[in-house]
Formats: sequence, C-alpha cells, structure tokens
Amino acid sequence: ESGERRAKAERMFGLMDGFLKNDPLSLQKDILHHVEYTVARSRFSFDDFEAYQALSHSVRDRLIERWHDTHQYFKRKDPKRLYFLSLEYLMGRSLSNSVINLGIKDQCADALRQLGFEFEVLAEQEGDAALGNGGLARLSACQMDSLATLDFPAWGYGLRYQYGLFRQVILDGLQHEQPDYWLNFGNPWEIERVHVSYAVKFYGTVEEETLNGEKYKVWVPGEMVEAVAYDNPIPGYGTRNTINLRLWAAKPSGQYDMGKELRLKQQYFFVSASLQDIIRRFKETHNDFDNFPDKVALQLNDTLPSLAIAEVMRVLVDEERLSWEKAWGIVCKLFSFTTHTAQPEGLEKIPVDLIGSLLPRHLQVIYDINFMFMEELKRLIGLDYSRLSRMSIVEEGAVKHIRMANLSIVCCHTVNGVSRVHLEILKTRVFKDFYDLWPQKFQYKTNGVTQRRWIVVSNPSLCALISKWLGTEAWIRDVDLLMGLREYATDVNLHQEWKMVRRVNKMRLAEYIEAMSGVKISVDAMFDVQIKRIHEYKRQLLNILGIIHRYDCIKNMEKSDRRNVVPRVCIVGGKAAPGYDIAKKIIKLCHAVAEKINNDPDIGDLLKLVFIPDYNVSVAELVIPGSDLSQHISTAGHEASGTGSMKFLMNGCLLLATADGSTVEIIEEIGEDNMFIFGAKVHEVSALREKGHADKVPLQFARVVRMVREGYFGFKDYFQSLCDTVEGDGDFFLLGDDFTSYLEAQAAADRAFVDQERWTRMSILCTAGSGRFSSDRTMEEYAEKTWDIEPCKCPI
Ligand code: F55
Repeated sequence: ESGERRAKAERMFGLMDGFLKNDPLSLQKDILHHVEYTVARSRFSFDDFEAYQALSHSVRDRLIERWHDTHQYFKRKDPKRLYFLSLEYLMGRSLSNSVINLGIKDQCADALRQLGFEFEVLAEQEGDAALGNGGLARLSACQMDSLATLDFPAWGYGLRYQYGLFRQVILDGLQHEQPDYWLNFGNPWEIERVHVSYAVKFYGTVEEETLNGEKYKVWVPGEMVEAVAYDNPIPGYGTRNTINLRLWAAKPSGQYDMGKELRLKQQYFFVSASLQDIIRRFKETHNDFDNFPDKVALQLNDTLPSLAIAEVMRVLVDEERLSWEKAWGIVCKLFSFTTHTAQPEGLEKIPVDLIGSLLPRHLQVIYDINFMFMEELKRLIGLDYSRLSRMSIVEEGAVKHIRMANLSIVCCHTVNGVSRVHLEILKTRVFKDFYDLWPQKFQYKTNGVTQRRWIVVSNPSLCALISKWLGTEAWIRDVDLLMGLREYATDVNLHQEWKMVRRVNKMRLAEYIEAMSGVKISVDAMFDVQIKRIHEYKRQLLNILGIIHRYDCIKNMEKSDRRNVVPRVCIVGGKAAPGYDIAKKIIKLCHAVAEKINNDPDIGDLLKLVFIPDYNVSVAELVIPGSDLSQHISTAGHEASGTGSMKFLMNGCLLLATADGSTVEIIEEIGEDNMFIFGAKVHEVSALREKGHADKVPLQFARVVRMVREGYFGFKDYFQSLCDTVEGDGDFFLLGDDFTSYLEAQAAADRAFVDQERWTRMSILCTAGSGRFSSDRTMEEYAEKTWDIEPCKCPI
C-alpha cells in the first residue's frame, strides 16, 4: 500500500521534471510562464508591476517546494513543535527577503536584466504587509525569520486582517488615518487553503448534560464564523527549511469581517482556529493527551492570545472529557508567555460582562482557575487580603475585569521579559507579588532583530563590504562573526570604503526626502533620526525641544561663530494611535517647527527638520542605512526593550540614548565611549518624580517651552495643552530633568562628528558589536530555556 503510494509519487515527481531550477535561463522561462498564465498579460507586453507579479509567482513556486519538503520532514520526524501565537506581524515586503533567503537573488537579477527589467525597480512595486502596530509586531516577524533559519520546527499563527495598519497622511501638519487596502493588488506570498477551515463559536449559553452518570458542560453557541487558513511560507537563510505562518481569515458570509469586529472577538477567533488546527495535527499521530506537552509548546506573544489558556482547558475538559485535574496538569506544562510592557497601565484587562456574553463557557473556566489559584494562594501566604486581591485574576470594582496578565502568569510555566532591566522591573514592580511567589517562573530573553532583513536586504552595499573584510558571508547565519570587524576598526582602507557606503546610502535617503517633502538636504550634514511610534514616554517632544534650542542658539550666535556649527538634518517619523491627542500634537509641533526652521534664510544648511510620513517597515529599510545618529530617548524604566536601536547599530549608526530597556545591554557590548548616553537612570526616576520639578527647571528648557507657548511657531492655543504635559508637576516623563544632559549628549555627538576618523571608527565598532542583538541569539535562548525544542533540519 505505502510502496504503491511511493511509486505513484515518484512517477509524478518525474512528470514534474524534478525541482525548479535556479539558473537565469530557467528563471526567465518561469517568469514568462507566469506573465502568460498567472498575470495573463498579452504576450508579451508587461509593465514593472506585472513583472513584479510574475517574478513573485516564480519565487513563490520555489518557496512552495521547500515548504512541502520541510513539512513532510517535520511530519516524519515528529519533533516537539513550537507554536508561536501572535495577533500581530509586521512583515513588510517579501520579495527581496525571499530571494535572498533562497539564495537566488543574483540569478533573479540576471534573468530580469535579460528580460529588460531591473530587480530593484520591481522590488519597489511591492506594498508592505502591515498586520500590526509597532515593536511587538516587527519582533514577531524577525523571530519567524530566525526560527526558519535555525531549522526549528516552528509554526506561526496570526490573523489575516482585511486592512493593514492605517496609512498616515499629513495635511497641514496633522495626521489623518486612511485605510490600508493591502490585498487590493493581490498577494502572491500567501496560499489560500480553502479546505483548512474551522467553525468558531460565539455567544449562546452553557448547558449541563449527563452521560453515563457523568455531568459535563456543553456550550450551545449563538453564532458561528468559519475560519479559513492562508499560509505564508517563511524561508530560512542557507537552509532548505521553510516554515509556515498561518493566518486566519473569516470566510466571507456577508455579515463578517474580522477587521471590523471587536477585539475580543478577533482574539477568540484566532485562538479557536489555531488550537483546532494544532490539536488536529497532534491527533494525527497521537491518541493520548498525556504527551501533548512533550510534542507541543505554545508561546503567547503578550497577553493578546491568552484566551488560548481557557480554550485548551475547555477543549480538554468538555470535548476530550479529561478530568479538570488532568487537563490542568497538561495546561501548566504547555504555555509560556512574553510580556512587552514595563508599565502596569499597559496590562490588558477585559470586562467580565463582555467575556460572559461572547464566551460564556470561557468565563466559567477562568473563574474556576481563579478559585483554585486563590485557594492555593491562601494556603501559601495566608489571609493577606490586599495581596490576594492584587493577585486575583478577577479585578473587583464598579466594572469587573479579567486581568489577562494574571491569568497568563498563573497558567504559564515561564514568564519572559524582553531585556534584563525589563525583568528587573517585572520582579520589583509590575509582577512583584507573583515573583515573590514563583521566582523560578521569571526569565528574560533580550530581544533581537534579524540581520537578514536589517543588513542583507536593506543595506546590500554594507553587506558586501562586511563580507569582503571578514572574508566570508558566514556572519549572515553566525552573527557573532561580526566581531571580527573590530580588528579593522582603525584600518584606513576600511574607513574609506565604509564612509563611501554610508554616503551613498545617505544620498539615497536625501533623494527620498526631497521627493517626499520638497526639502533639499546636504549629505555632508549629520543625519539625526528618530523613527518609532509616537508616544509621550518615547519623548519625541524632548527631541523637538532640543531642535528648537539648537535653532535658537544658531539665531543668537555671532555670524562668524556659525562656521563652527555642525550641520544637522533632523529626521522624525512615526504614527500616532488614532485616539492619542497628545501624540498627534507632537506631530503637528514637529511640522510647525520644521516650517519655521527650513524657511529661515539665516539657517540654511546648518539645520533642517523633516518629518517622514507613513513610517513603516520599508521606510525603515531606507532610512536606517542612511542615518548617522539615531535617538532612543525614552524615560528610563519605560521602554521594555526597544528594537529599533539594534537595527541602527547593525548598520553602523551611532546611538544617542538613555540607559533604558536593551540599551543598557548595548552599552555593555559597545562601550559607553562609542555611544552618547544621557539622562536619569532607571533607579533614579521615582525619586525625581517625587521631588517634583517646578522649582529647578533649567532655564534653557523653560525658554524653549515658552517659545512654543507664546506662538513662535504659530498655533499658539493648540500647543498649550502639549506644553502643560512637560511643565510644572505635569512633567511625568521628566523632560525638564533630562534636558541639560540631553543637550550635553547632543554636543558630544557634534564633537565626535567633526572628527570623521573617530566617527567612522565608532561606526565600525557599532556594527562589530551588534551580534548579540540578533534574533538568532534570542530564538536559541527561547528554544533551550523556555520551549525545550531542537532543530529539525530538512535534508537537501
Ligand atoms: C499592541 C497591542 C496591545 Cl493591546 C498592546 C501593545 C501593543 C504593542 O504594539 N506593543 C509593543 O509594540 N511593545 C513593544 O514591544 C517591543 C518588542 O518586545 C519592545 O521592544 C518595546 O519596548 C515595546 O514597547
């Protein structure tokens, strides 16, 4: 029977003519094939977009081959698998990343050239897949790349939202949000699986039934929505392994569009479909749930997917008929979770009534878990009611809530922070009660980013330069080899080439800025960049006030002193959450200040300020390689990790930063001498807040805030409330306290930049020291310390 099947498969493989070939001629044939039969363009006149489509389909075919082999192999070996559950992924574009990881970039470029096209031009045709908000979502994407490259038997699960993150359009300096119709031009990077679909239940009631004298609960739903799988192959670099990112869409039925449903509904839709899929796969080869945790690790990306805990309990108890105790024993070995916030206000809470109505059985399960937990806790700590109520999964109050973080900590075997200081904050503040109870559950894994996307894809000339000087491309898989660059940190020849690569990247960025905003900038100036979500704690306002100070200084200078000023181009970019008014005012202020400075004939090239609209992954790929200095200036204790800094570091961009999140560890790797560090430290912040600041604000700070208040940049009334957030007792994020040392760090950056020799050495040392901040290292640590999984390498 199986011999017969194999013979059949071999015959079919023969008919297929073996695997697709990657020489330029075969690629040309494939591209033309897709022009004719997939894009269906008249033979053969096709434009850049159609060529992009045809090329992408040719690449997709190659991904599918490897994807098949990888999953076949995983099935045969049946290793313990990791399921990475995340509501958000910021994948960006896929074409360049795919051809690089497949190792066919040069062949594709050759093939296209012979057809009269240029690879780089076609790559620009692709839009971003932006299924998430910020750092958390991009981290998921970087981690998927590393999991594939390191051959881990991992699956990603997520949601296929109809609309991506809003597009940011700036009108008169104000942010407007427009829908991102990312699927309107087709998506060659996904494979629709019409037959992989599951019914997801909502609402209804819970009935009790008796079977063979045993009572059990039955959830009678009030509504069903069908989930359909869309598979997104994730190729590893330098390996055949290609793993799967499976995204769920609601089957169109007129009524449903998950993009518009309430968040809790989306979360459960995601959790239910993913777990049905995971359990079905487990049952294909196993008939006993006892070894479920030996074969499956479930990783929760923050608490957004934490309904999965209640769902597994429900399925095991109500559907698989396991006893509560047995099910609980399994659940406790299954889940781990990573938290991405350092602020208690950032913890997710869901109104009890909402869960009770949408997911009545899950609410019961959560209450039962909490009851057991509270009983155990009373035994362990006694009747300390205030601590018991702090630790309860249920928050009492006018409106009762479920604390998803408490649920996750109680039910997960491991809780991870995203940097060393982040774990310290969790232990001593955010989750102190839990840490005191279960210290062994708490770990940290410092975040990392993938050097494939953040150097190889986005900075090809730096990539080539690194490989040339290291004499190998092995660092693309083994990033610690970057350390080898330290040896050449003062080599004049490397300096020459390094400066050239950086300059060309700056020219590319300058062209983009001019096209985008009409502002002409000089590549001799220092490009000083802050790109990230706009948030008060990230202190874009500190940056803008610093720019106002610089402007004010130049204005008040003797003309003859101006030649000592180091020319700067300040670049800011980022989206504000649609309902976050203060963040939107920060964007407006940035534009108002830019308008004034950029049109002041006194200033010329000494200072420019530009806001780059619609910041996203592909904008980052352009901006980061062209930056000299980047700012990561959150109030200490607020940025759980920060990952943008790591991308700049890899690209040889210097950092001006507070000792917050993972920056603390970057300082250890690079050395304080090679960075510009300023501001209060994590342990100093609470004392500064208590002391109050009204009486000892630096004059320079008071002056620049007054300029904004008094309408120097226009929009006087509009900016008052923004100024209120940083003056008097309003200055929660300590802009006034850190202002003086911020200006000193900026002055130190100026002095370093004047000495190009020194700057270039620092730049090389940044790249050389960035290895620890690769997501490869992060994923290795998770695999060993949290998930207990091992590589499973598909043979070629
Ligand atoms: C998204 C949705 C919700 Cl409900 C809550 C938070 C988010 C989100 O986007 N968080 C986020 O991006 N957090 C960031 O995670 C990064 C990766 O760990 C960290 O580097 C960064 O410090 C943190 O702010």
